[in-house]
Amino acid sequence: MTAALGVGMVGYAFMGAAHSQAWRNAHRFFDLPLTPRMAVLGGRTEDAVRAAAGRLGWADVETDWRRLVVRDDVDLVDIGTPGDTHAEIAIAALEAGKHVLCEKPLANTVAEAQAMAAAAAAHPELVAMTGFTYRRMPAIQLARRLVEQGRIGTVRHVRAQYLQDWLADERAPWVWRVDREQAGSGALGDVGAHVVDLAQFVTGESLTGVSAMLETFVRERPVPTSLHGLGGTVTPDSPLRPVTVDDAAAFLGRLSGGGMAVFEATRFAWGRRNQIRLEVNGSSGSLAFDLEDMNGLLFFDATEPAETAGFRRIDVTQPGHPYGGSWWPPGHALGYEHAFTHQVVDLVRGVAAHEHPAPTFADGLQVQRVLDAVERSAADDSRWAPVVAPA
Ligand code: SOE
Repeated sequence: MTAALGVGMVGYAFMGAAHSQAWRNAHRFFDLPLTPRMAVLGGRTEDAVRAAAGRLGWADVETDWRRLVVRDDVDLVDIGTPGDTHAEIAIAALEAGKHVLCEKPLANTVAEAQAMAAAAAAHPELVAMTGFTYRRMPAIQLARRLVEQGRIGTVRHVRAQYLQDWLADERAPWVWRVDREQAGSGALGDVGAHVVDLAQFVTGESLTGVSAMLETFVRERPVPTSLHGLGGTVTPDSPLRPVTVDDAAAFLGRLSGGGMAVFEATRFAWGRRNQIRLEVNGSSGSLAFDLEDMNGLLFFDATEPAETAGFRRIDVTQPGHPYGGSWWPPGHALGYEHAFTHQVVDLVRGVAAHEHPAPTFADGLQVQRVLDAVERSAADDSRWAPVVAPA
């Protein structure tokens, strides 16, 4: 048994459950230099956090995250709470000498994200990672590898969509994800941030400016009597509460290498429960990913003879593929949750090696700047908005 890495996690809803399964499983499938120990789960309501800790596998609970981040049995703090609490918890954890994993988007504002990145920079001995989990899908890692190897040449186009439908029903309940104070933004930060990160990660380039549209289709929603999943239960006489974020975002972007990018993020695409599509066209080929077929990556190699060239689907479950060989035999599919395990694997290896696995807080800040540029452009009739780099 390797030495332990004590983990304290704050938040235990959807993301908390996804992270917990990763902490439970990572060392059982991958050789890790440190063994995660699920020391303590943080939540405000004692009964509820105790029940969640029992269900998810945490040894102890704290009802105040301030106590959690200074505990001696905690080496790493995992933050899965709404965005308005990220900065405070992450900075306190770093100041207490703890490594941090923070859910995306890194924060609700550029200023908060900047403070978090500054705290991480002030503690280079600590790992501070942003939870852009979809990067950890084998097909996405393979796409990055192929772009890096020059297999599609110079990037000309990126087409990126994150489509959901859990708010398409006008009677879908009011939840924290539709509240600007808690979530920072709507579809833009919640799911758009993922595709911004994917586009930048796969191409190895950054967005330098955007022209954007944001829309809120449903301006009030019923307050639920109980919560479950992404929603909850409403009754015909549930009081209404204002929606203060965007329901959908669409924007054009310019990549640092000169390529063009088109993004769409929405929770109003009926039938698209949770779909990510990413296509990259380069000077000598194309790549296409679809989360609904996440064990495959489409590759078109334009250097092949035109008579036989065509998109081919690479099954990404071979032992030589990213994260391959540790799960099931080839062809035995992976799912959404495996990416969270891969995230823990890379994080734990980074902690042990004293490295800073990406996406770092600096990477999270860069995405935050893109989100900010989208909001500025949308508020200014879609006028071009540069992604403002640090002074
Ligand atoms: C809700 O839209 C959500 O849970 C996002 O917050 C996650 O980041 C995404 O992975 C799934 O959908």
